[in-house]
Amino acid sequence: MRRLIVERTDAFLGRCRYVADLGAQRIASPTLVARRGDRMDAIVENRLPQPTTVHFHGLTLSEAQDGAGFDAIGPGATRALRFEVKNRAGLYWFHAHPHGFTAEQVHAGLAGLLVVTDDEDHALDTALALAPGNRLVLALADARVAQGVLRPYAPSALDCLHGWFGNRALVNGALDARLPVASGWVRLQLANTCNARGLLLAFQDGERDGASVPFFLLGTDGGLLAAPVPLERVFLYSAERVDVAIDVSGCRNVAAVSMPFDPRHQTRGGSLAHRHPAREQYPPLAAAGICAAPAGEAVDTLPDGAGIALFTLNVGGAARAAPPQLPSKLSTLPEAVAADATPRRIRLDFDERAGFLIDQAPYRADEIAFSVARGAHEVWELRNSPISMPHPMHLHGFGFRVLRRRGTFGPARALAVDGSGRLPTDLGIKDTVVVWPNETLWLALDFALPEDAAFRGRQRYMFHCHNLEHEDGMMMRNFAVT
Ligand SMILES: [Cu+2]
Repeated sequence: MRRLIVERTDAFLGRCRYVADLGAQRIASPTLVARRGDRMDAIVENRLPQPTTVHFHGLTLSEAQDGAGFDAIGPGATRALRFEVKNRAGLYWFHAHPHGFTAEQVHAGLAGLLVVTDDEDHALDTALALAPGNRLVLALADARVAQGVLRPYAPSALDCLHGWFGNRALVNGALDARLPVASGWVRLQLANTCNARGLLLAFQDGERDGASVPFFLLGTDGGLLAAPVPLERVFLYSAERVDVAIDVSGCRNVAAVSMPFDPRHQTRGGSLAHRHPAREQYPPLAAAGICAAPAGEAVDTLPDGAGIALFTLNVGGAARAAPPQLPSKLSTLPEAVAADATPRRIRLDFDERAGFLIDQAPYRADEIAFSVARGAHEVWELRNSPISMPHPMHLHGFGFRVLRRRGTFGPARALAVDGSGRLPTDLGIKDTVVVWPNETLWLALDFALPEDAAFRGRQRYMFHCHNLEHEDGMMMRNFAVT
């Protein structure tokens, strides 16, 4: 890829896209594929009327390449993307992250997928005897649709408080996605790219009254687990990824759905409108006149936790012999090293006037909330207040391990895999993890950075909620690795 063009395609509805310029051809809304060790060497060209950044979510990158919110590319400006893909094979993604405009730009379509592969990853496909086309890489988003037309992003104060929820699923940008697959194993790498919606992913057999079709969890944010985990449902919050295998033999169509659940959005009333100085300086992406819904037009939305159809697998071709057994071992995960020192305690709170807070403070772009020594091992204790919302917390630059959960709400606790209260997705390497109201999580972090010249000196990163309305609502902090 020579250039990654960031452009608006529809000034009325405010839709945007990434275009990969490969020299000989251009690919709109690309899914990028790299092998571990490959180099990215491209120019980002911002053709939006707003500042933007390109954040490669989950990758180990230097501050200069991280695309963080404090490092925007102005309208008409360019920036070099130059880094080595150092991470394990897995599904990563890239999205806009300019402070104050993230929710609007991601909702507009500025979210793409990056699949990183390696020999172990290919060996798994061989072991599953995957038919051509049976490995699918999908971004799951939601949008508001009325009379068959996508509505532009125009959050109310209540949307800013709870998050922007649509009424239909978009799968790789398409409504009503029906994906042809062959009988046998299907491997799905799924990213939740919704602004705010949590998904409780399950599969249903369309021919058998929606009977549950079990599946195996193969991997999470940072690649494969040590061993597959048999499941019937899994939580996937904003920015989290799962890699699953599902045997569709004997089925004609399998529906992927988000099951209804109580997401425990609790507030003491009130609403929250975002107030960003930067938003005064640049126009919205959609035509200003239709940003507010016209009088009399109410677009029904499905709140967080409502059941929603995601996509359908249409199983074609002749049924084949029984598919091979899943391998019992998928990968070797590094041991989680829990530091002996006192945990770093981080509180998640909400204040009716100040909004969403990390350690009692809203985001300030010029602030470094805390510093961590390069190479340090730390334990972070993340505690969400009882009257709160689920917050999918994302750490830039570093994968981490979940050690323990306490106070997890019922529907999630029912999925716990061991006495530590960990969920199936907690068994892998994570970069985003949901913290439910009244829940406390303990994470093990390793702040080692690569030796390359690019990582010399102080490196600043972000820690924030990936409910994008909360993120734009200042639920974000900068920290430094020194
Ligand atoms: Cu949040």
